[in-house]
Amino acid sequence: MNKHQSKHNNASEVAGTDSPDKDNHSLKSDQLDQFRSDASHQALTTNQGVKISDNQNSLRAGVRGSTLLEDFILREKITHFDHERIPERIVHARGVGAHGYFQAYAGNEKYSKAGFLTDPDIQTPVFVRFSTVQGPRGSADTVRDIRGFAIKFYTQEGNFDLVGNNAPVFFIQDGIKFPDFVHAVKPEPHTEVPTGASAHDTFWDFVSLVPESAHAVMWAMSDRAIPRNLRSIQGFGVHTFRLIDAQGKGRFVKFHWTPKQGLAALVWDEAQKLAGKDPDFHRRDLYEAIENGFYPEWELGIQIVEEENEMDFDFDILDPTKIIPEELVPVIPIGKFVLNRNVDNFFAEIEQIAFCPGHIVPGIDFSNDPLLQARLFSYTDTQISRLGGPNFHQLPINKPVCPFHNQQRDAMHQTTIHKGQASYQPNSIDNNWPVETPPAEKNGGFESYQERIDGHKIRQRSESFADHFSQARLYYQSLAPHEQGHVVDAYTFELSKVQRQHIREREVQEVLAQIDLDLAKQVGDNLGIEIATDQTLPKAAEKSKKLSMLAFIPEDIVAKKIAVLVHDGVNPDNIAAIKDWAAQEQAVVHVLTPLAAPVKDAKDQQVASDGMQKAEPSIAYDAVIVVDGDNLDKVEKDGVAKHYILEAYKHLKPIILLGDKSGLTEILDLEVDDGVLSADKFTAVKKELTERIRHHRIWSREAVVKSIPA
Ligand code: HDE
Repeated sequence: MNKHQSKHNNASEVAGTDSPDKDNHSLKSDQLDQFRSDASHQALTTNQGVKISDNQNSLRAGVRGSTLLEDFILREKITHFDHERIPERIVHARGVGAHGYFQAYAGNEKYSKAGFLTDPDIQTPVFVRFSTVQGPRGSADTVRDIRGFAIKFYTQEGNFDLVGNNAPVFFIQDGIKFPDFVHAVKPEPHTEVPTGASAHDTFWDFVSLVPESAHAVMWAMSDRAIPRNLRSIQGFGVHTFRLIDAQGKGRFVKFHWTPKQGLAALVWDEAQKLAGKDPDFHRRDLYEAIENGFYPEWELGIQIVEEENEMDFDFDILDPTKIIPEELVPVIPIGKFVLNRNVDNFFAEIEQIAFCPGHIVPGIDFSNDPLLQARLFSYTDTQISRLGGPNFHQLPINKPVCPFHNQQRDAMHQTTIHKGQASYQPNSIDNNWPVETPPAEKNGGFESYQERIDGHKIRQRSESFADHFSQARLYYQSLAPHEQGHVVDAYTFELSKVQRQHIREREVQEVLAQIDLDLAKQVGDNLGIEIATDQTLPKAAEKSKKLSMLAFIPEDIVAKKIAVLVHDGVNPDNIAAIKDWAAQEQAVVHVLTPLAAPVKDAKDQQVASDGMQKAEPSIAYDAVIVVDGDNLDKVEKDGVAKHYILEAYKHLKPIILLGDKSGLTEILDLEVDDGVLSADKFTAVKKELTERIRHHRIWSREAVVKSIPA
């Protein structure tokens, strides 16, 4: 059994099914198998299959002579190497992905006729790619940015791509503004600075002049834009789409992905430090979680709006800068997906995958959202230059799992040897094959939804897209107080990096003041910008309950990481108790030692090191435990360990000080709070620790950490 087969079996165990669909689920994997190249026990050859006898020396005219042009082995190798890089994505260049499967819940026929949404017995193979938007391929994972959340479903009726983000709204309403927006957020043209960040003049110049961006900018300034890991983000289709049922009836729909892992964010200081200490933090986390069998899972939810209710809202459902609050239209769960297999090769799978919002299947259709409409053109166009021609659908990662045949021929990188002589239709030479399939209730050909159109050909934004601030206000006012504080901090930080005073002022006085006067005043005070006192307060928004991240606390602490600090003389019983607890909770414990060498415990036995405290910083963990032993003096003299604890305290993490280590509260001048727990035996605090980790941070501590003396 190869590695991949064994993982599939695990996957169905995790999914709790011993399903007949296993075959279906492994379809994509089997399909990829024919492209996998395994060189073990194989001879080294050229690309023409000629066995190579010397891969260490080029062909020379004498041992100290010049290299000969004749050396076809050298030339082939270097030529190939010279062309190893392809253009990176113009946006979303930095990304990572994994394989998995989607499974629908029962009862969705009332919304859509799509097979993968309606047959709960099918496990549809999927590939997900998460990304940041601004930075290049080599940029850091933890920058402040919206995350791309793109998923390809390899369905039996063709590929369906849901190319979304982890924020439910976008910065612009019309695709014609996309190049302007991207030019503004990308590094400044004269310096190519900053990498992976929006904290610079051109971004704030643009967004302060384009008020339709206000809502999405608010999301980007919130904790959503600095996720703790990619397993703990929501995903949104952003645009309103359509679902079509078997009778041909269309309904508007918004797609939501909700992680079983709950939502969790970094704190800003942590995000910045991680960008330097571990720029690969998110991709490593995803890879390790999947390798360790902690398969991340998301539930697919839909909000349905009947056609006759399209105009019932005080915003336009075609406007991609708006959400439909869940209080108005509930989110109905219709399925889930699980990521259970890492890629074999980053380039062939993550880099070469080509998404396009235009890849849809019968049962799903577009809406007239003008941003979505422009996207339908852009993605295929971009793949042609990025992947070198129009045959990118033939790459293993992009190939549908169902049969596909048509009269398209030739072009760069054609890998299919088409049989038959009639590459046109109609034809009598090949009996007119392949033929069209008429639309039908099930398994029919694709038919566009027959929407009635009656209007002028016109360049004009609909009046119904005009309110740019109400939902930005709704978002801000729905956040918990600590989340609002982070939004104030983020605007302050970003605008403090803007060199031009008039841009700072415009954002605070003309944008923020229209969203929430209190927010504008706080940011204004931090930047020394006055807000006109005669300004009327924008009206308060109703709160929406699913906007705060506190609405998504996970049920368990599976895959959370705990640093356990030990020194010579440490108490082995507590280490054993910590490991038992972690195994039960499926949490990850790392015993961190002062050096990478093992330490000796109180019984003179070796304690193995999972890493050195200096190299595995507290910012990579969710909690810290300092184990007892008659050795407080050792920790007191250990600057690295002391900094470790202080940093975890600063980042609002639970800290457990066992036995003599409770003395550290005094040594480090820590204010004891709900998250600083002491006990002689670890078992006495383990329940509380689980709860603290589940809630992720000790928010009440933030006031102490942030306090600045008057
Ligand atoms: Fe994209 N976008 N986009 N975008 N986008 C790309 O396609 C574009 C938009 C999103 O992991 C590109 O293959 C235009 C909204 C994701 O490979 C490009 C417009 C949303 C990804 C492109 C938008 C997204 C992309 C770059 C305005 C959220 C990464 C490479 C009309 C709903 C997919 C590529 C991956 C990638 C164009 C707006 C999400 C250039 C013109 C809105 C997640 O074609």
